[in-house]
Amino acid sequence: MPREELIKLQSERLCAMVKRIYEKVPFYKEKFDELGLKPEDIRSIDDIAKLPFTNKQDLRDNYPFGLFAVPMDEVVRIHASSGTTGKQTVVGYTRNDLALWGEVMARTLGAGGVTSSDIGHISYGYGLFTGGMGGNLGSETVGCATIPASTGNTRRQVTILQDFKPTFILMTPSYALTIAEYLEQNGIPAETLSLKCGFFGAEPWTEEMRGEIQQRLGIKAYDIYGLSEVIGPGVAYECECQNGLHVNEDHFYIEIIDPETLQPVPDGTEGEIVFTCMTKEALPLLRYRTHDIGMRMQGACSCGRTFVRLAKPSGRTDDMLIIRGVNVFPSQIESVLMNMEGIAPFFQMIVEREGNLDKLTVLVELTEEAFTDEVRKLESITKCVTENIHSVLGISAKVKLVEPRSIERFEGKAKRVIDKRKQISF
Ligand code: DLL
Repeated sequence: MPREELIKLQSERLCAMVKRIYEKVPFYKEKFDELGLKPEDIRSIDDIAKLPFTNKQDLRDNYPFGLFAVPMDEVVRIHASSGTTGKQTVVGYTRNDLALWGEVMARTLGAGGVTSSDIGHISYGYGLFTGGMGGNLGSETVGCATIPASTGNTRRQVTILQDFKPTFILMTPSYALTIAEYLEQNGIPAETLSLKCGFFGAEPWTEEMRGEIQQRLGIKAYDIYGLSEVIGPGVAYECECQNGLHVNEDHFYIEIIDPETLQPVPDGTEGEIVFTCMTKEALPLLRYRTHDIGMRMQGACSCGRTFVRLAKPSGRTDDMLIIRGVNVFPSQIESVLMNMEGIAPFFQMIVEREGNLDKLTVLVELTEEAFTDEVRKLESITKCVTENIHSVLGISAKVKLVEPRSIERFEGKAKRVIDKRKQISF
């Protein structure tokens, strides 16, 4: 769709949504009244900045169903976020919302070349988490034979890969590496499987990790982004160019703001991602602050899609560690380690406070081939990792090499940080 037409569609959809929300959701009516704002004040998408923001805390304060814009008898599905950092947030879908979710997920899979002749293996967790059911819905919407494998039991996953011959897979990027490792350990060449591509998301992952997955599984690895509060997976997706994620802008309006001033930042500048749902029925949120850090990319994509591209999300504002005053993201460590010989792609960061000083220890796993009793070799690897981390982070970290397969493997979202200063892990 040409951009001018898209902007017109967004304006129509936003105005209708604002009117409906004002009538149906007391929380938003109150917020509008406080701001002295009437639905008629929103005349086009350019007026979006007049609208109030919505925060995760607003969902928690209205737990479980207080922000729903339809009566419960129109709701046909409930999901919830994992709730590792507080009370879980609950989201709902009407029948039309499920159709919309199926459509945006079908676009995601289609952009990776999936057609109804393909067989889909869904290894995101099924349950309150949106990954499994969302992937399933997309695969069925395309018309694929869909395998609801869910996550875990790696041996069983590999048997399914060998026997049912799925041609595409959906799982977290960290679990994809666990599968690759299992194949290698059991002498199963990736070429003997039928996989062509995979859709990996639910957590940040680097270009280096993409290279590793593509090479070890012999597939194209596409990024897929989403969050429960907006719809689940399928908010933004990669095309064959693998250069930024196209946002489904006809349904979800994206803004990038400065989290301090709350003002929009120009394209090409990083900031906090904010979404407004323009078509959802059960839980349409206005200007939802995701706490994800992202950037709108400039220019058109060579695939021909007109939807704006979101640069690969690098993390969350609340994942950012401040160590001795320096901002550190787990993805920075990931990009260092993925490029190194003898190092397996699994690591853990431990942050402690010694006296008044923050201390970062990085546990780094050796590959089977690099594992040795030779002290000099181990010292040389440690030195090399330490120097590389220092050059990327600008602060020093203590590097501890650990034995192959000693770092915990994750079947869902990986937990790479233990912050003993706050006693939380994520
Ligand atoms: O993780 C939905 C999803 C499932 C997306 C499967 C992709 C694939 P939540 O559990 O609500 O929903 O977590 C949402 O996960 O705000 C981001 O911080 C992070 N996230 C999701 N996808 C990506 C990605 C699902 N591709 C939160 N890159 C979001 C980076 C991601 N972070």
